Amino acid sequence: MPKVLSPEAIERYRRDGFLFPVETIGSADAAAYRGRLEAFEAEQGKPLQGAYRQKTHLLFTWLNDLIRDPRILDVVEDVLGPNLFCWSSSFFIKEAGDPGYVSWHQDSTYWGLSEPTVMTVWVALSPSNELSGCMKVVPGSHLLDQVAHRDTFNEHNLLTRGQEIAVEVDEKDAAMMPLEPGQASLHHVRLFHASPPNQSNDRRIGYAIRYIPTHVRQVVGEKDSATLVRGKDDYGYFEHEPRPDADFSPEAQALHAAVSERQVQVLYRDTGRSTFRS
Ligand SMILES: O=C(O)CCC(=O)C(=O)O
Repeated sequence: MPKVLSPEAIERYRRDGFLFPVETIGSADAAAYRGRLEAFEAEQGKPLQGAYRQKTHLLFTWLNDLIRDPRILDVVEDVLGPNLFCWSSSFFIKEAGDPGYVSWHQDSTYWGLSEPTVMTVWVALSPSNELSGCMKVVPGSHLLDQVAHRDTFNEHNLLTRGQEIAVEVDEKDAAMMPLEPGQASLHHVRLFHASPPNQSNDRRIGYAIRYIPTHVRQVVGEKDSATLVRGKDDYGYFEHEPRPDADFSPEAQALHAAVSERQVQVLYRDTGRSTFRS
């Protein structure tokens, strides 16, 4: 028996490669998470940037709580089963009126994972709609194999390499995924997806959490790590990441730096880059 999703919703995810809106943390918790992010940014005197937007759950206790939140994990378990790693997480932040965008891509392109049994839970921490640049997807495209991508490194592209699908994607085929704060969308690692710039007068903030069942492996990087968030790991393919001892502590920053360096080797392989783009 599924825990929270109806059998029909699970079937829709399998057929279309996405599902939204999924009620997860609710608007009050979303506002609290946004508040914690923005308090940190105010303390630092600048927006969260570069490597700090990746695997941020290794830097802050409150984000480590978010990736383990049962309201999210029950949904993930309904699709991926009971033994779960959080493999990664990323903040996708578009400032008000910012030209930042996300080109059409499949997440699987550079992640180096052994199989496409990978699901993202994209949690909205602000309104995400047509004006603010919500995600759009091509239903059913996850059933295609890996397609060719080209790297653009366009300065306004929020993806690591500014990668985009090498063939034209027909916008007529796209469906928008608007969300209210606290709602989430689910998407499959092979789904074609993109998002336009934010034309609203508020930030658009999403936290994308990448989940895998424990039998998935890293096949490109020599070593990889992940956070066991539910069940057990019978495979030992990933080093287990600890929970940060305190927010942005020296220990948490050191672990995050070491993990980021390894992530860069996988995500930016063959480009000569050694750090995340800002
Ligand atoms: O936040 C966005 O607009 C894009 C997110 C995305 O590409 C992803 O979560 O894989």
